[in-house]
Amino acid sequence: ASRPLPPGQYLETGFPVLSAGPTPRTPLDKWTFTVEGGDGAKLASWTWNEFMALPQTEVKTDIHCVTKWSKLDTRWKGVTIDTLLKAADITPGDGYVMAFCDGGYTTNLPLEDLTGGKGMVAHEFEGEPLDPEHGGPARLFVPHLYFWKSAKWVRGLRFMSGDAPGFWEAYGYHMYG
Ligand SMILES: Nc1nc2c(c(=O)[nH]1)N[C@H]1C(S)=C(S)[C@@H](COP(=O)(O)O)O[C@H]1N2
Ligand SMILES: [Mo]
Repeated sequence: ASRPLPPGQYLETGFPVLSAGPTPRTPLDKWTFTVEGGDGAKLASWTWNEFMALPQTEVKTDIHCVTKWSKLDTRWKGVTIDTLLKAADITPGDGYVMAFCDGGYTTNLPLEDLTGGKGMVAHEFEGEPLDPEHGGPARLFVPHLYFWKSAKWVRGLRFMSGDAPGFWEAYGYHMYG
């Protein structure tokens, strides 16, 4: 693909790894994805097999990192947040969620940036299982926001009563991204 990049971004043909810590390696039989209410109560939880049995969505899209690289036409497969909320019988409201991950990373997002087809929990990249370095077995994928919002090794979403900073946001990254 060849088309203009956003101002200040350069085209990256490799796939840089940007992790704040070591790569966690949770075995699939210990993996779950959980949606929690603001009080920490479990609203829904899926094992790996249950998660993989949910309706799957494929997207092809560009990604942009705040450290200035962009990749064009990347292919991802996973379960959209719409699908997860529907399967859990949760009606999406406005409000904010905190994504939490193996390794302790967190990032905050308005729920409406994850719904309407805008966010997914992705487990395949370019037709292959997602590499651990890139967040495998599964990562949040929110391509219309900067890539730090695409939490690697994501294990769940927690509804919050208001906005609150995640990991990079607490170090001064913009709350919205
Ligand atoms: N769990 C976790 N997710 C994370 C990060 C991290 O350090 N830990 N870094 C974020 C940042 S700043 C970026 S740019 C992207 C990098 O994803 P990549 O390593 O697949 O390129 O992951 C985001 N998700
Ligand atoms: Mo980043």
